Amino acid sequence: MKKVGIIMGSDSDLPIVQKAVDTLKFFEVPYEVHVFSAHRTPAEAKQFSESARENGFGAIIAAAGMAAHLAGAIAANTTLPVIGIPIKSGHLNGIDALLSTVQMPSGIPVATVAIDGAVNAALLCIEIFAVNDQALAEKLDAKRKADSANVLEKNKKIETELN
Ligand code: RP5
Repeated sequence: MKKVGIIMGSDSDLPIVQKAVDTLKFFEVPYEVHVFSAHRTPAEAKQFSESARENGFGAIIAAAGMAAHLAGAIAANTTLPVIGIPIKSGHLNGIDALLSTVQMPSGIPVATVAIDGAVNAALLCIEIFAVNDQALAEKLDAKRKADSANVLEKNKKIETELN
């Protein structure tokens, strides 16, 4: 199976990025995690993205806060799917990172998830891989069913307590 590359702009992003790592681990999808910054280590970010396809990656998650150019800078140097996670940090609470990540020019796509939406970033990568992997698609179905059952259980508890 291809790997997911998980890139974050700073190690301070790890508490959120960890949720993407945990999700990929749960689905037994291989990954590599790196700290590369579009601004502080642009050469390393470029080198990683230019060689990602030949290095066995099938998708890249890029997480960054504030003036978050990381996902776009990575997408500029690869045609692998890039999923951007805007990280909540600084005075603007992630709105800055959301707009910086989502507003890509035509031709260089970044699939942007919610602010701090690390679980969905990982799930999107898994869904992309599952297009050609029936076993992985079945695991996704099973997880959806388990999540639904969990919500129905909570509903039952609330209805019993409050009605
Ligand atoms: C961004 O700036 C990083 O992705 C991080 O979210 C934010 C703050 O970085 P640190 O100053 O904590 O390293 O580039």
